[in-house]
Amino acid sequence: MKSSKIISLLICFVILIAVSSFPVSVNAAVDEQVNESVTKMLNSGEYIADEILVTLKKEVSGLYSNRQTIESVFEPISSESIVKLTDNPFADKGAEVSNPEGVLVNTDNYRDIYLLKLKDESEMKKALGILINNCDVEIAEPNYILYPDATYDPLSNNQWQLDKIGTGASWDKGFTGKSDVQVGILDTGIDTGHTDLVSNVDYTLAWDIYLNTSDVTDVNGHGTFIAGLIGADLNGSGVVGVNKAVTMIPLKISHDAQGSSTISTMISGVNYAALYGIDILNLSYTLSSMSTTLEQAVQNYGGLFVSSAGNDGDDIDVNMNGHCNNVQNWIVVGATQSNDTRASFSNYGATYVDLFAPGYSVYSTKRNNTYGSGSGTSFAAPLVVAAAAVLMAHATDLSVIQIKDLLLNNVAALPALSGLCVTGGRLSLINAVNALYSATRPAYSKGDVNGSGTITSSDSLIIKRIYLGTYTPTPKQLVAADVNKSGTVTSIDYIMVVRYCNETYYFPPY
Ligand SMILES: [Ca+2]
Ligand SMILES: [Ca+2]
Ligand SMILES: [Ca+2]
Repeated sequence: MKSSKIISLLICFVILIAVSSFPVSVNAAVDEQVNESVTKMLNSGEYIADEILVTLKKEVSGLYSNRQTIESVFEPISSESIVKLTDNPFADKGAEVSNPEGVLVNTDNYRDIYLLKLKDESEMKKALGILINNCDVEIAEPNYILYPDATYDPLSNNQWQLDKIGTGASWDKGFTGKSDVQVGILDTGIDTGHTDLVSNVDYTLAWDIYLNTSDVTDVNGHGTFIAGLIGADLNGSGVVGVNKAVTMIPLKISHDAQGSSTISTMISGVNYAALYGIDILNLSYTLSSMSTTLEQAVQNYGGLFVSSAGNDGDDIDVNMNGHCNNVQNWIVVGATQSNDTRASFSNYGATYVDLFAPGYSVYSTKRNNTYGSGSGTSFAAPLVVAAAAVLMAHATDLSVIQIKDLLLNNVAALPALSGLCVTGGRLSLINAVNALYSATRPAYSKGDVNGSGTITSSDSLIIKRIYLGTYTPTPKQLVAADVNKSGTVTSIDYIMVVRYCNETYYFPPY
């Protein structure tokens, strides 16, 4: 046992001599490498500014530890305190180890772990560099700060809509939304001062469609509420939207406190979205008389158009002759309550309403930087918009129509909604996400290195062998293995595939 320590000291010594006898440029290269890995560490997460976790090599840990060695590890660093975490930390709490034989220590793998507090946090980078370079040290890293995952915000206990459609479950599977996706909200404007919205709203494209100005101040509150449902910020306060990240663009089409608008203004809004390439549009207005001109404008638009079914409690198959069921990129949404039945005010229609979504007493952002609940099909449509935005962000190979089909083919089918809409179901983001994970892929597409049409641990193992140099891939396999298209196959590609297999990170086949 002692000999292993002597060997390790010898190795240390040999390395020291070797390093010190290298030409200056090699030393510089080593420093640069250490510098690079320290910078990477400090950029990879939030951490306590003046604390470092140090794991010693096995040869200097536990039974083999020697006070002199330990001191020499920490001596070059100006520290406030050094705590050995692997000592019994509960002694202060009066706990006694009544059965020392019962202590569970894996002697084969045991290593001492220390928490080092620096005198001066500005020394963090330098201290990490010194520790990493020390051959008695196995690991030195910042004391990272961690948070529980898939939590919402404090007021989210009112947001029953989130879990109803599987928001948190979808986040856990890597579907969180991205700012790449632009959502246009044709509505009454937005509370431009709302602290829970500001980070996901884009004011460079925001526009007052009617007055042709950039002032999109909310005249009614309706638009502010919709924005919160789609993309309120996950920031530890208030509420959250279905998208952790998204780009929302207020397109103001109403100017009175009632929030009225006209078909011509709506058409201008749709044209604006087409011109600026906005991916998805939300229109939550009761279309009491159907306009074929609006239909044409939506057909001209290449994005996804989502509207509310209206709040008259009517069968719009009967009342709204010629509603938009012939327009491929248009989805019509009715409202459900938390018990998954139709809200009594919600219009329905076996042909003209596509699906239902939560829209009764849902909770979101309100004007003057406040929060509250609201009901209406107006608030069901934005949840479909939000789900579409999440899917578009991650399944980037899908067309607008494929996104629509993905949502409609994967609703939660509910007897209470049967015959009331095309799908007979309620929006389920998590069902759509699961359908993407279980879909068969083209052979040798991204990640499918063995060409089986699915991504499994066999694919990840081949990737590992490729980057370790123990497997020679065919050209096809090489393309499939470079998942992030960096030009080389590395451990990053491997990790991406492992995470795909664990269903925590999704990437499209191309
Ligand atoms: Ca929030
Ligand atoms: Ca495969
Ligand atoms: Ca790669």
